[in-house]
Parts: sequence; structure tokens; C-alpha cells
Amino acid sequence: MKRALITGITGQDGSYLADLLLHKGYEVHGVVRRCSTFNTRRLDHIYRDPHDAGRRLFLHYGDVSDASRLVTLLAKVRPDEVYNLAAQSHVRVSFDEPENTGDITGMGTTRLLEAILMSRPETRYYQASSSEMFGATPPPQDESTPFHPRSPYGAAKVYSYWMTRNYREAHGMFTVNGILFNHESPRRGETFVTRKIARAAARIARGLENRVYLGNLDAIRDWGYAPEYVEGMWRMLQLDEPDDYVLATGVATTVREFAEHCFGHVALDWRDHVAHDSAYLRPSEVDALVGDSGKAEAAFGWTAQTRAGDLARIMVEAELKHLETAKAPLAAVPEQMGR
Ligand code: NAP
Ligand code: F7E
Repeated sequence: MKRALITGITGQDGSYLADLLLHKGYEVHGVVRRCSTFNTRRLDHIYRDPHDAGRRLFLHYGDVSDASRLVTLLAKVRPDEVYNLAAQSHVRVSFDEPENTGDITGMGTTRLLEAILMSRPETRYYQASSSEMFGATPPPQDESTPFHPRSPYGAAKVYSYWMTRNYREAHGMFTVNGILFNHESPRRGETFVTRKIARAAARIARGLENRVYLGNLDAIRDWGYAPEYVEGMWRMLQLDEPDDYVLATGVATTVREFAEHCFGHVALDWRDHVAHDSAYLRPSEVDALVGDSGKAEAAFGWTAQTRAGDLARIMVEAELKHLETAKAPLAAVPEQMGR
């Protein structure tokens, strides 16, 4: 039985990756931050009581800011594959917390790579690199596009990208960068724009609120469906040689168009419900990200299947279903925190 360790297992991608690896017969170990409230909501459906025999999902407290913990954890688990998905992943928040973002999204990678080198260097390593690294460089972007990050988050990811390459070149480790363009789902964090809009469209349709405040509607993103992207992560670690790959749909959609899709799905006109708030603008914006994932298609046959219109439908449907089943609909995300 193969053994994998996932940092960021409680996040959107971590939870889908855990689903996938359990389905493939892996023993899955996840690193979870200690938190005063439960942060394992996305894992509820696969969690099994520690006293149950035969379980294959194991959760361990840990934090990528804590090098000694990573060393002991890697020595204890001795995984065949490590997926480093842990990050302060919110671009707008990275302007408020640039140092913390550098520590977690940047230095966290080095701590983990070093712990692997010390304990089991033959472990295969996946780094969650991001299209945010391309930043100001115009689309289409692929593996040879120069980086020009526009946020502390993007800069931290560029650092992690190069550390991942360096452990491959310097130590011969099997390390890969998956350079993933935006991918979304009903499990997306509530303050990312797709989830924020889908959630608002459903709540407005059910009469729970009337308006959603957004920032830049002109930004262009390449939005795919997260479960397809975690399959791509896994495939990268099954190749004969380590390399770096872009995963993207290749389709450009503006924030405005995504809002049109979501509100259209509940037969509403987005213009009646979307208002502007400059709090959601970024000090420096990434205007357009549209990827070319031809290299991934050629190397391991990966192509994105779901486009933005279908994604909007999937996300709004999930919000509507949630409202039907929730006893008391959750309160709106507080405005100032709803970056
Ligand atoms: P996410 O939902 O924000 O999940 C981030 C995960 O990192 C969570 O499990 C979080 O734990 C964990 N984490 C944060 N700080 C940590 C720390 N100090 N130590 C240990 N764990 C920590 O992000 P995602 O959308 O799943 O993305 C997964 C990875 O891919 C991230 O590295 C992200 O930057 C990158 N990425 C995402 C996209 C995308 O479009 N989704 C595109 C390209 C790259 P809590 O649950 O406790 O907060
Ligand atoms: O913003 C605009 C905003 O926060 C998308 C992360 O997963 O993907 C994600 O980063 C666009 C931006 O995602 C609001 O200005 C308008 O242009 O959903 P987002 P992101 O910044 O693209 C990359 C690939 C990652 O790696 C990151 O980890 O939407 N926008 N109005 C807004 N964005 C937010 N959040 N909230 C608004 O009200």
C-alpha cells in the first residue's frame, strides 16, 4: 500500500486529494493545524474514529512554520509521496500579512523539503505552485513564461517554485511543480470570488440577502474544477522523470461574466445585486491569467473538462442545496473580513 502525506489536507484541494488517494488505495496522512474551532469540516465525510480498525486516513497536528515537527513527522510517517498544499493562499490577505505569507507559503516549502532530505530523500514531492507567479506577464502563460509576481503571495510562490527545482537539481530528488491556474468547487473558501458570488446568488435567490459587494469585475481568470486538478497533481508524481507542468482550461472569463453565469442560473440579473466596494481591490492587481496546459496533455494526457459556465452551475446548485438542508442559514461573511 502506498503512503502519502498531505500538508493543507483541510483545504479545498487537500480534501479532494485525500478523497482521490483513498479511492486509489493509499494510506493517507494529513497535517492539520491546531485551531480553537474545528477546521476539518471538509474531511467529515472520510473521517473515521481512531478506534476503528482498517482506517486509512490519519491526521497529525503540525504546522509548516515548525521545522522540528516536520522532521519528526516525516521520520515517523516515511511517506512515498508528499503533497505540499499548505499555504496562506489568499492573495488580498497577503498584502495585509506579507511576512506571515512569506513564512508559510515560502519558507514552509524549504522546511518540508529539508525534512524529506533528512529522512527519506527518495520520497516524491509535489509543490502547489500557482499561476499567480506569472502576475503581470500577459497570457497565454505556460511553463516557459517569465514570472512577474504582483503580490506577496505570488512572490512567496516563486521562491517555493525555485526551492523545489533546486532540491531536484542539487540533491537529485523527485520534486515537481504543478503550476495550477484557478480551480474552484463547492469546497472553495467563502472569501474567494467564485464562491463568494455563487453563495450570494443562492442566498439572494432565497430572499436571505439582496446585495453582494465586489472589487475589480474586469479581472480575467482561467477557472477550472478542483477535483480534475487534484487528479493532475497525482499523475505528475507517477511520471518516470520529475518536471514542472501547467494545469489550466485555456478559457478566459471575467469576474463580471462569472457573476452573470451564477445569477443567470437563478434567473436573476447580476446588475441588480452586485455593488462595488474598493476594500476588495488589490494594491497591485493581476489583470489576466489564461493558461496553456499542452505540456501536461502531451506528458500524461490531462485536459480540463469543466468550463466556467458549468462550474458556476455546480457551485450555485451546491449553495442552494446547502440552504435547503441547513437548519439555520449561516450568517453572511463579515464585510471587512470577506476579502
Ligand atoms: P486553501 O483552501 O486555502 O487551503 C490551504 C491549506 O493550508 C489549509 O488546509 C490550511 O489549513 C493550510 N495551512 C495554512 N497555513 C498553514 C500552516 N501554517 N501550516 C500548515 N497548514 C497550513 O487552498 P487551496 O485552494 O486548497 O489550495 C491548495 C494549495 O494550492 C495552496 O498552496 C494554494 O496556494 C495553491 N494553489 C491554489 C490554487 C487554486 O485556485 N485553488 C491555484 C494555484 C495554487 P486551515 O484549514 O487550518 O486554514
Ligand atoms: O480573486 C477579483 C480579484 O481571490 C480572483 C487563489 O487560489 O487563485 C486564487 O487567487 C479575482 C481577482 O482568486 C473580489 O481582484 C473582485 O482579480 O478568487 P480570488 P485569485 O486572487 O485569483 C490563484 C491561482 C492562487 O494561487 C490563489 O491561492 O477576482 N475580485 N472582487 C475579487 N476577489 C475576491 N477574493 N473578493 C472580491 O470581492
